[in-house]
Amino acid sequence: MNETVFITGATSGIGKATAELFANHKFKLILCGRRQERLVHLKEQLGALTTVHTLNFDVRDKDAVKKAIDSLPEEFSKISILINNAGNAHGLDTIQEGSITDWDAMLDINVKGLLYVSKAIIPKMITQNKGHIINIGSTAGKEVYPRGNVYCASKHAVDAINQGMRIDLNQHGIRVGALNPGLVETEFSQVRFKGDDERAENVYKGFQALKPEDIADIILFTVTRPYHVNIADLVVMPTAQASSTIVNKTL
Ligand code: NDP
Ligand code: 8X3
Repeated sequence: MNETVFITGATSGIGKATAELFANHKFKLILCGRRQERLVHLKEQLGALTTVHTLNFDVRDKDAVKKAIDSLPEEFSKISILINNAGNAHGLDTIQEGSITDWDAMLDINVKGLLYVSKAIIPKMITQNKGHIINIGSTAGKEVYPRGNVYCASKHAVDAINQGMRIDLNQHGIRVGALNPGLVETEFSQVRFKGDDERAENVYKGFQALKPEDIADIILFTVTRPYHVNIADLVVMPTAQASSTIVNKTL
């Protein structure tokens, strides 16, 4: 397998598990994130299995996004698969109590950052008349839950962008699909609760949450379907979860 995969948010959680699985399957990897020390470690770890290039940028910075992608060496310039994964929730507050800084972070990262990265990579796919974009949405993009307001809005935007990309890129033969997970145990809740580890751990207590490796498996399945098969929109939850607010914590 020598296809090149571009993964945003590869330094943790779903992105990291996907990078590890794809390295085992010998995809060439372009791994992105802000935490440079983690990127260095990933390159050392996965470089033993496949060819790895790392890019350090904040998806909110449109100039940095373009500069980083323009800087790719020739051997990494033909990107076949883009996994738009970078993102987080910031805070869990009512709309009347929410912080504007948190709102800006979620909309700038989850929505605008995804757009900046896609804008830089889509022309490369159009030139090849081929490509696969996987947008990591969320169950929060399918329903709204109490105090989820702006995070849910950001993921509803990802849902709309996923559909819009699929429509506009149809003429170029590019596959576009979204994967919308429910509760996955990653650093997600540590970020949401700003380092309050106890509160973060409580989110996943009393039931079997999804593991980032579960999502990586599905991403691998999605990209390895025959090219005429496009998994356009997929929702995956832990068995213990029925909706954003219904989780069977006795399991
Ligand atoms: P993690 O916090 O473990 O990982 C988030 C990743 O996004 C990190 O690699 C982080 O890298 C990167 N990232 C965050 N902000 C930025 C930024 N400004 N610029 C560049 N990279 C950034 O969380 P998950 O793995 O859970 O989250 C991955 C995706 O999955 C997100 O889009 C999230 O919304 C979605 N999701 C998560 C679910 C869950 O329950 N965990 C459920 C449904 C969807 P770094 O800090 O190094 O920049
Ligand atoms: C992450 C899942 O339910 O915390 O997108 O919003 S949830």
